[in-house]
This record gives sequence, C-alpha cells and structure tokens, in this order.
Amino acid sequence: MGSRSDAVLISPALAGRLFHFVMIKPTHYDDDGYPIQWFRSAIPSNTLACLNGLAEDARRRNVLGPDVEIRLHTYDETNRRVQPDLIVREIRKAGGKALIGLVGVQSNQFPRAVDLARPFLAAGLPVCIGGFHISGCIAMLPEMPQDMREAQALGISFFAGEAEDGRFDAVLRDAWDGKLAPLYDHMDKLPNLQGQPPPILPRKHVRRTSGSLSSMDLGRGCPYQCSFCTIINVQGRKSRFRSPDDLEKIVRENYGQNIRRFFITDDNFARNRDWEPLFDRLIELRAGDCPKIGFTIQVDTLCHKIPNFIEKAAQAGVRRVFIGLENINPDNLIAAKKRQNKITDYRRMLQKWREHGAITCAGYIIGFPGDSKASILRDIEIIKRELPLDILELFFLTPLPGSEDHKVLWQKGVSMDPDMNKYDLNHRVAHHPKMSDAEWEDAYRAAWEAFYAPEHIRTILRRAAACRLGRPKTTLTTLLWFKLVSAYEGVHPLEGGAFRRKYRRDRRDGLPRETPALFYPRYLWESAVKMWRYWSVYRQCKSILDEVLAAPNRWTYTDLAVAPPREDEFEALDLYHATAGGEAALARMHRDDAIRKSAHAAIWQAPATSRAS
Ligand code: B12
Ligand code: SF4
Repeated sequence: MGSRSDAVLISPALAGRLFHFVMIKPTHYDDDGYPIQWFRSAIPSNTLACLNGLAEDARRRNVLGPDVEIRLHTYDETNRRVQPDLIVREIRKAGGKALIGLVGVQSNQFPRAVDLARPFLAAGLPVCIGGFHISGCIAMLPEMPQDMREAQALGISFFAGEAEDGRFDAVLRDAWDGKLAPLYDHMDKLPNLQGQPPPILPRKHVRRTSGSLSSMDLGRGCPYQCSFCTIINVQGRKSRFRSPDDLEKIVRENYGQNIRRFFITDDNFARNRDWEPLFDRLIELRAGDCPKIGFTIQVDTLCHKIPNFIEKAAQAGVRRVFIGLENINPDNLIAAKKRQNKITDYRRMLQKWREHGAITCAGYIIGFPGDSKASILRDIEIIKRELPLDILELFFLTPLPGSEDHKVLWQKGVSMDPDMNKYDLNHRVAHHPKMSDAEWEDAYRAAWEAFYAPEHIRTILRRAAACRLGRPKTTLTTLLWFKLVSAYEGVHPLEGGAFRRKYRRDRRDGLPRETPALFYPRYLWESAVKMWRYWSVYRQCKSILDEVLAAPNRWTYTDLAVAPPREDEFEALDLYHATAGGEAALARMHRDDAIRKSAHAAIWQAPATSRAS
C-alpha cells in the first residue's frame, strides 16, 4: 500500500502537506454497457452529502495535523462524466497524496465502481469502497462473495457500516500514512446520529439536478422485518435520528442557497421515534423565515394510525409521500414477512394523505411466489379502480445482497444472476416458482403500461382536480416522469433524469468499443426518437389535463377510489374478495374489531373504582 501512495508524491514542494479526498458516487451500466448518466439527474445523492459533511468536518478539525491541507472533490456520476485519468492528472498537477472513495455503492453499482477503481489503482492511488453492497454482504453472508474477493485482490479497501462517530477520521489517517486496511468492519455497532456532521453538498451538485431540491437523512433504522429488505440488516431495527437543531441547520444552510425542497431519505419516517419534534421544528421554520420549504418523505402503511402524524406532516410542508404498499394480496405480504401491511387500511390511509394535499407514490413488488401474470394484471386493475393512488412504482422482487431473501437463496445454493449490475429492481435476477422468465418479465412491463395508460392518467388527474388541496399540474409532472422514463429510457424511473448522456469510450469492461460511425448516428437517432415520443406523450397528457381542469363537473367528480368509505365497502370491493388472502384479512379485521369493542365495553361496564385502578 505504501508504494501506491508514494507514486503520487509528484510535486516535492507540496508533498507532505496536501491530501486529496476524492468522493465519487458511481452509477451503473445500461443494457448496452454504457453508464446511466443524465444532463440533469433527479436528486443529489444523500450518501455523497453525508460523506462530504464528514470530510468537511475532518478538514475543519485538521485530523491529518495542522500543516496538512485537505482538499475535497465530489463527483456524482449520475449527472457528470467521471474520467479517472483526468482526475489522476489533476492530483498529480497539484501534488500531494490522495484517497479515492467510491461512496454509497449499491449492489448494482459495484461492477461500475470496480471498473472506475482500476485506473486509479494503476496510477498508484488507494481506493476505498463503501455502501450497501459491502455492508449488506458483510452483515448477512458467512463469507465474502466472489466479486468482493476479486476486488480486494486488486487492492481495493472496503468500508462496512456507517462512517460517523470518528470512524471516517481513521480511514483518512490510514490513507495518509499509506496503510489503508483491506476491510474496515463497523457492522457490530451503529453510531448515534445526534450532533454528527450533517449532510451537505457544494451547490454545483444541486445545479446538476432539478435545481432546487436536496436530500438529507434525519434517521436510520426500521423496526419491521420484511424479508426482501436490506435496511434492517445494515442500519438496524432501532430508530436513530438527528436532532431538530441538526435539521434546522441543514434547512437553513440550503435555504440560503435557494434550495427549498428536500427529500428526507429515511426509509420509514413514521418510525423515526422523534418524528414529532422534527415536524414541530419544520412547522416553526415555515411560520418564520423559511416559509416555502417542502418535503418528500417515505412512510409505512400504518402511519395514518399515529395520532397527528399526517396532520403535522402537512403543516410541516410534506407534499409527496412514498409508501411501502408492496402488494395487495395478503398471502404475498405474509410470505414476505410484511405482516404490518393490512390491505383493510390502505384506502383510509391513502384518502387521508389526499385530504392533506400530498401526492401519493406507492412501491409495488411484482413476482411474489403467489403471483401469476394474470393475477398481477388483475391486481393492477383493482388498484386503479379502488385505491386513490397517484403514482405506482413497480419493482421486480429481487434478492438484494443484504436481505434475508438473498441470504436464504445463497444458503440453499439457488441460482441467482451473477451480474450485480442487474440488481437494480428493474431486471429479473432469479426464477419464479410459477411463471416462466419471459412471463414474469412480460407481466412487469405490462403492469407499467396498464397503470400509466392514458385513460388512467385522466382518472388520476380528475381525482386531483376535484380535491380541494389537489395539485393536478404537479401530479401530471410526476406521472409523466414515471411514464416516460419507464417506457422510453430502459431504466427504472427512480434512476431517471433529463436527457441521457452517453460517451463512446465509456463502455463496460469486456464490451467492444463501437466505431464513431456506428455510435454517434445511433445516439443522435435514439435521442431524436425519444424527444419526439416525449413531445407526443406530453401533448396528449397536457390536453387531458386542460380538459379535466375545464370540465363543468370538475369539483363534483367522484369515483370508487376517492368516495368516502361506504357501509358495504368490505363486502363490495374486489380488493378484499378477488385477492389471495383478502377474505382472511377481512376476517382478521372483523375479529380484531370485535375484540376491541368487547374490551372497550368491558372497561365501561366495570365499576368506577376498578377502572381507576
Ligand atoms: C435515498 C435513496 C435513493 C435515492 C438516491 C438519491 C439520494 N437523494 O440519495 C433514489 C430514490 C434516487 C434511489 C434510487 C435507487 N435506489 Co436507493 N436508496 C436510498 C436510501 C433510502 C437512502 C440512501 C442514503 O442516503 N442512506 C444513508 C447513507 C448515509 O447511508 P450509506 O449510503 O450506507 O452510507 C454510509 C456508509 O455506507 C458509509 N459509506 C458509504 N460510502 C462510503 C465510502 C467510503 C470511502 C467510506 C469510508 C464510507 C462510506 O458511510 C455513510 C455514512 O454513514 C437507501 C436505503 C438506506 N437506508 O440507505 C436506498 C438503497 C441504497 N437504494 C437501493 C436501490 C436498490 C436503489 C435503486 C436501484 C432502486 C430502483 N430500482 O430505482 C435506485 C438506484 C439509483 C441510483 N442511481 O442510485 C438499495 C440498495 C440495496 C443494495 N444491496 O444495493 C437501498 C439500500 C434500499 C433497498 N431497497 O434496500 N435510492
Ligand atoms: S417497512 Fe420498509 S424499511 Fe422497514 S423493514 Fe420493511 S421494507 Fe424495510
């Protein structure tokens, strides 16, 4: 390791007092082997912001000694081209030592991260990879998987766990001393987040995204046990959170740069034990000198049962919610250990968010063991008819490294696709017990098309336009994003962006470099065709919106999904009768209601003295 660092001591004048920490958030490859990159990506990376916040703090505290200058460089590969050779050249020009950090590397980004690492290693620069692939594999598997072993053999160092609480300082010091360890394993202890340096990114990153949106994590950990989830095995099941003061600091720093909208990346903000003081602080800020702040949060399907949660979320500026709905068949939910999701609560929960002016986006998994192509398409129609949902995000059921599902398949030796690049939830990486591979893939694509069909877009817009706090124009923008990216970009909408970049020379290792005569005309043609399709769909949807806004019955429009719960609701809806396990879920609800009622009656029938005791 020592000799690697020595190789960059190019400028003797600066040697010994300059240290570069280069943070790169890698992307992954599309099906043709080109990195997925955009002129504008959707949201700045929170992991990059967290690492940058920690590095800024280390720099302020002079962790490498008072005479060493630490320079920070941040790259988000989803919205800019990363050329290792250029970075090496810049470091050599400036002189000093360096550490290349590949940050927040998910499983699907691991092959790209290793490809990026190679030229740095060849130039003698040490590389460290952190993120969910490393942490998930170390947390769940009895031994390192092949891809990690190969990367380690190249000389790449790994960081497993979270970098707060002084752990990052140790990595910097080791890199400075030229003795980076092969593995930093912090999986045994989860740091407290209170008072830790908050996530912050240089403004240039926000400019490369939609422009006024940033992200932050206010808490980590979730108490539930879903078998497809990696989060609980990496960030734990105990709620850890930042303080309201930390939150205010993040909001103010961003607000000063005209950034007013935030994606709070907590996987389940409803289970952040401190949600209320955090919302209260936001309510204060909105009433004070940050009136225009708005938020997107992620929650579970029971959040509406927490007293005041949705009410305070609305007052705090929550305008969009991602909800882990996952499925409408209770049998599937039980199989995935997602017992907390009760289909009998879905309608009430979604209606409540709607009444409070939030756009609802639900995650939905395709390919549970009980699914068939026909049942998947039936379910999508039930959702369209009976649930007041604005956006449906579909995912292949995927054994993500770090999840219980992955561990079980690994232990049983069940075949899974060895190419980690495909673990983006938009590719099938395993086989289904009932559907053929082709049927499963067809069902996934058909589900996207069915939900985003023009007629259903009209229905969603009519629902938004009839709602007092509805935002039909913003709803349409979000719908268009999901429809266009899923239909024309060949990537998941959560990985989408504005205008796809492709570089001929940046192709996945092992794939041939295309000739300019082939590459450029095709890139131009593809871009032109996409522009035309985008324009056509936009025009079609815009005319639907205009028609909906001008409709004489705009404000009186109603349908099964948005109408208030009816007396015979549980008898009449397909949600409870056509789904697998729906009737059993209904029976459980009736039984629980009866128990609650009799317990309540027993309390009130008891003599006052025993009640008091
Ligand atoms: C926010 C988020 C997104 C955002 C990203 C933008 C943003 N604003 O950050 C969006 C919505 C775009 C997104 C998309 C996707 N995501 Co996502 N996402 C998350 C989420 C909820 C939070 C990420 C985060 O900020 N975590 C907090 C940070 C601080 O934790 P961290 O990344 O682990 O980093 C810490 C350590 O790992 C370590 N560390 C990390 N890197 C390094 C490097 C060095 C050198 C060192 C020393 C330390 C270090 O220090 C950090 C601070 O403690 C996570 C779940 C989670 N709880 O993390 C899923 C998660 C990372 N996403 C996941 C997936 C699969 C995806 C998608 C592929 C899904 C899809 N089909 O769209 C896409 C991929 C798109 C992309 N190009 O990134 C998976 C990855 C699982 C895996 N095994 O790889 C996760 C874990 C969720 C899950 N379903 O299990 N995602
Ligand atoms: S509710 Fe979400 S974050 Fe919590 S365990 Fe389930 S999938 Fe994971």
